[in-house]
Amino acid sequence: MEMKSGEVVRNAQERQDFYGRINPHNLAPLWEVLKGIVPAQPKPEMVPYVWDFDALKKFVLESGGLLTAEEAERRVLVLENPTLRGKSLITDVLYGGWQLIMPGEVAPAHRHSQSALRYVLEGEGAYTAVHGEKTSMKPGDFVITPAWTWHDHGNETDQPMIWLDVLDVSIVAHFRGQFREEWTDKRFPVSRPEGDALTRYGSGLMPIDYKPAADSQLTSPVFNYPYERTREVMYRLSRTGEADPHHGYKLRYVNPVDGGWAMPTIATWMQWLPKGFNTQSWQCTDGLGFVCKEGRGETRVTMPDGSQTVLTWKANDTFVVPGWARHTHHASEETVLFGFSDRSAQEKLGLWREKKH
Ligand code: GTQ
Repeated sequence: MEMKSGEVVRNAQERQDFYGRINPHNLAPLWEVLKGIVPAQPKPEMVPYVWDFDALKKFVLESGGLLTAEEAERRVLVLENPTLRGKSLITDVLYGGWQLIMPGEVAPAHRHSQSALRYVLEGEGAYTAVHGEKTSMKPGDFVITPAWTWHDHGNETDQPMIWLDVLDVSIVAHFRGQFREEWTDKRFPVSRPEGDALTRYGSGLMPIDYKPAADSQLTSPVFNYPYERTREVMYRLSRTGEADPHHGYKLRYVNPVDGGWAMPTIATWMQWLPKGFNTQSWQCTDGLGFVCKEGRGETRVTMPDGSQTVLTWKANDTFVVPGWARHTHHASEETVLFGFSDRSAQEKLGLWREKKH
């Protein structure tokens, strides 16, 4: 059969017949899906949403009577984005959950190839131990569990402790790089004094011959960034510096080894908004998560399809904004927001973009 370009145009039925004949051979026509798989701009599946801590905390505490932390391994209520139910995702990319440790409990030592962060909401003095160093946690602390490091959590206080977990579960799953191991004991042996990492790496100083281990150089050696310190910096900045119109006062948590993000896959930052401050509209390709540490306010979100949502939040609420959604924050009181996203991973792949309005 002779074929000349532009001459042969089959009707719809003939095309369907063709698709039917190639289908058994695991072949499919790109032109039917091209605009879907290579869209002109991001199409988030997640929606903007707020989890109200005061209203929902009772369920977290109730889970404490349902099973032990040891039985659960990790006793967590997963924050599921309403359009991503059953997928264990708080944003299109990241996992989020509220973890509870009751007095006297230990969440047994394990390690996994997923990286985790803890952002402490309530309780004081429970600990997490990471690869032989314990850190006692307070509200507002940002704590890192680097990939493949042994970790257990324990609570030797008389108060329950609740924190937000954020993990890169779906990123690791995407690459089919998941591994997990349980340690033989409930606790992994402690080998360094508490505060060791912060002393060595977290004060603008470094041991003179410091070289990160080959398998841990992507994650900050500082694994607890205490809120006490962060707040002091934010407060001083807010009294002396100029607020950025899109960000207010926003500082990112850094890895002191290379000045990059503290974690390889999850970006984290802290943002201070003066009372009455309105940020200007901003878009970025990473889906955003926030915990309101102090204050109250609202976030106005305009999705790529033009639909609008207003999120109202106050202290300890967790809320999310889809990637590429235009959004503004309004602080009705002096406000501090902890933020997290997959920007750290996107930048490494050359994907991250922003648009300021
Ligand atoms: O604390 O190690 O929320 O392994 C999910 C998986 C917490 C943890 C989670 C985990 C952990």
